[in-house]
Amino acid sequence: MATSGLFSKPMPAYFRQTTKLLDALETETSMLQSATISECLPLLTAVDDPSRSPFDFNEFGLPSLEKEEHIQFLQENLAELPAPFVGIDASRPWMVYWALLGLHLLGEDVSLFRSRVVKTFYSMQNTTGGFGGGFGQYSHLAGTYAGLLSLALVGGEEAYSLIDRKAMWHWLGRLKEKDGGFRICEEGEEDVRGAYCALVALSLLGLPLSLPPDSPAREGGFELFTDGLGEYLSRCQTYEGGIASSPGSEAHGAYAFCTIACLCLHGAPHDMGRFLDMDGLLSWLSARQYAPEGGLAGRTNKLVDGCYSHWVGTCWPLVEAALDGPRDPIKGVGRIVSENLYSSEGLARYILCCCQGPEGGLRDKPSKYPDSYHTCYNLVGLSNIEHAHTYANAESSDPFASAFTWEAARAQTRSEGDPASIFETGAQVRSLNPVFVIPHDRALKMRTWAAARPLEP
Ligand code: FPP
Ligand code: ZN
Ligand code: K
Repeated sequence: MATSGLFSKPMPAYFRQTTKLLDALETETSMLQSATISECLPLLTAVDDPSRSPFDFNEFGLPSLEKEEHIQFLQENLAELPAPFVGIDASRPWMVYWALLGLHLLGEDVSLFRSRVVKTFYSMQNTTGGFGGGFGQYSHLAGTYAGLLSLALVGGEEAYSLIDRKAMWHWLGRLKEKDGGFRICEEGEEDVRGAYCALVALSLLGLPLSLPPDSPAREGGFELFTDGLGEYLSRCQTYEGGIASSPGSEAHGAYAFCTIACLCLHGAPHDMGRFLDMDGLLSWLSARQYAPEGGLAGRTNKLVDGCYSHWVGTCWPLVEAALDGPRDPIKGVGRIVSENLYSSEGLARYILCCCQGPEGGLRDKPSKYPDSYHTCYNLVGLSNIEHAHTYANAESSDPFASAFTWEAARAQTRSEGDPASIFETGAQVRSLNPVFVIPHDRALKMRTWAAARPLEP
């Protein structure tokens, strides 16, 4: 452990210098990796020369989270029309969701946006079920997911009753396929995003688990939305141990999250091992974190990026809880959870040192500009680090029940000198339900509202 000149607390050497083991072969990949280390190291070690950083540092050499600036950045983003967005299927539902979730995590009351959000989504819903990316666009499960989560975030009768649940059920039935998976839209591709988003919709909206009569999956002998699903997801795990969008593709963090969260809806988290090789998954997930950057990458030989603080980072509480099993019903939430299986200190350093833009908003890496997508998912990463997540055994035949039992406690502060103690002066980001990626109570409230209004299949 090297000690910074200005601060008394130790900062591990592996966050301060480039690894000594470097392959002599130079490729485009290795050069991009070196360039990324070069842009991160000065910020990671800025405690040595605070003039390199616009932020104040705590005694562990961590910059503070610039909450006011990030709140302002997200509020401006919510006011503007969406800019063209690279890298993800961008659309208005997502822009709304990222801004609302980010604001909530930072302590804002997003229910104030209820009327605006309801108005926005009113025009995006199709009478044939689901939400499109905007008025007149075909329904898409990704936009529907972001839309439902936004409505859950603002909450209230006005938001819930906007959703045509019966039409949603029929539409989801048309997306379920004979091999157990889901298409992302009618005649669109089938992948694990579809499966995760579909189960989020079914569970939050309390829709019947039986497939509508016109579902193509009935021809495959399936009767329930969950039939054949675990087996389909299992086929998406690759030789690397990670999980791909669909069978035969490359493992990627975003699809790993969709699959693992989907399995936490499909059944109890500790049953994940029925469908995934957990040893392979752990080894692949661990390899997504780099030093000295401390951040997470989405796939083998690619670069760290702040958004994987969620896509890869939120796999960790789900997998850790799956390995721990349900909360002890007697000892309750206070139970000692297993140690983090990744370096939460490294991730915190990457997010706080490298991903905060000097004028608000968080980013992919120092050479990129902040946007609401990276702001939201970096904050989710901090939230995961600051909380310990547990779930309970749900005494119910309802396969989704356990997803609503998750609870978060503040991560325990351990002995002095322990990496966890760097959060003594923590960022104080709010907690989330790691399966739905919205607050626990907002998921439960939508579900409870729906359960009081059962739909007949
Ligand atoms: C690669 O981008 C990104 C992907 C292959 C996955 C994109 C999918 C999502 C972000 C998740 C969608 C989830 C839901 C719930 C709809 P890249 O090649 O630019 O990035 P990389 O170099 O980091 O792999
Ligand atoms: Zn990114
Ligand atoms: K944790």
